Amino acid sequence: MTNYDLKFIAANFEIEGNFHSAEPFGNGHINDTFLISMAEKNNRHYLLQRINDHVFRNVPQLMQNIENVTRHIRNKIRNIPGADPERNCMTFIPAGNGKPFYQDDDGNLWRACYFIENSFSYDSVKSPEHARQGGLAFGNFQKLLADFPAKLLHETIPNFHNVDVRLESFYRTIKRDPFKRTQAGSKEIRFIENRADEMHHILHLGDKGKIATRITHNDTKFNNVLFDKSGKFLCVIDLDTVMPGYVHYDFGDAIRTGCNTGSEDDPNLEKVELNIIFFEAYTNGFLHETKSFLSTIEIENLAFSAKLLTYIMGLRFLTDYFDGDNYYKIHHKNHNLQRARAQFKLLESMESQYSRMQAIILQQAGLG
Ligand code: ADP
Ligand code: GN1
Ligand code: MG
Repeated sequence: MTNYDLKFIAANFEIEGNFHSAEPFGNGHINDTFLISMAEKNNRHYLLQRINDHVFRNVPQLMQNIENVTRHIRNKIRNIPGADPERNCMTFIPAGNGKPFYQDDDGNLWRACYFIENSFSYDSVKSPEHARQGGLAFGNFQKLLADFPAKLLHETIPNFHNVDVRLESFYRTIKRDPFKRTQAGSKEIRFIENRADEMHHILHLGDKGKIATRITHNDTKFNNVLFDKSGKFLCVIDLDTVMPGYVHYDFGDAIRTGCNTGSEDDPNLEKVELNIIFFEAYTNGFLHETKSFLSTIEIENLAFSAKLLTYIMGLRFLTDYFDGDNYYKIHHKNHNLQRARAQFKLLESMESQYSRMQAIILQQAGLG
């Protein structure tokens, strides 16, 4: 259970009705999420989230981003026949102090939003159609934000997907080796080193101005999409990292999480492979929404982005393991090492299926 007085915290938001109960909710690695039920029978549920301010250093700016982004999306959705702004977009509730967040006496920062009723989120993909719906969801998200003014966005985590900066932090950490763990991860260190040069590719294209900076979600983990009970996508959630980025960051992370035959932290590496059928279906959905505005060079590098994001996540898990697990929530001592190993196995599977991945992308984009 929780040590927070969630009834008191909920009372600091403009929530309708009387608090009944609260329970921990979801499988996120970063924030603490609670489902709030109200005493009145027909009242909606809410979510209360304690924002991880170790990860997000400037919560006022973070919430300003989210307010601007959700307003932009909501205004567009209003004009789409059949769309429902309360189900297809997140709605945050102001705190009584007029701000979009509330700080409790212990310094914890909280926000509240509508719980989207009868919605489902999945840690793994269930079918090709499920994968395609995920692709439609994140592709549509990118499309809705294609005209969002980038200058309105604060960078909530600077250099979030900058692989060079991630590598620098990795090398600093292994040099310090504060928990004497690098020996246990020596094979994984070599894995990282052997691919470091190749992974610079997207940054290089960006620096040369060959790919566009867009508004990207940057955390397109499959469980950051909500689906309705018929399996259609409803809403993209977890908007903390919406920032300027490359389309590759969103495509790659969704493939990493949605097209893995095993789990993100699978202890049994034999289970971990790239599911090429799901890859094809996700690509179909994503390009359906985005191919009209992506450039050929962006499209030609989508398959690579799946390798890049899998590499970056493995690198981040491994760095956190060496650093004593102070970023991700872990459930046992070697959890971050186990996560890194599963990511590296997935990356090897992508490497062995790479030409097929590339052919699928080109064919689905009509370039093959
Ligand atoms: P984290 O940053 O920790 O991943 P999320 O914002 O993704 O936190 O929330 C955690 C989980 O809570 C999600 O994976 C999803 O299952 C659920 N969730 C989040 N927002 C909503 C919402 N508005 N309606 C219904 N479920 C939600
Ligand atoms: C975190 O918050 P969540 O669980 O959706 C992380 C992502 C990683 C992911 C790995 C802000 O995402 O970057 O890909 O864990 N979010 C942040 O599971 O670091
Ligand atoms: Mg999440």
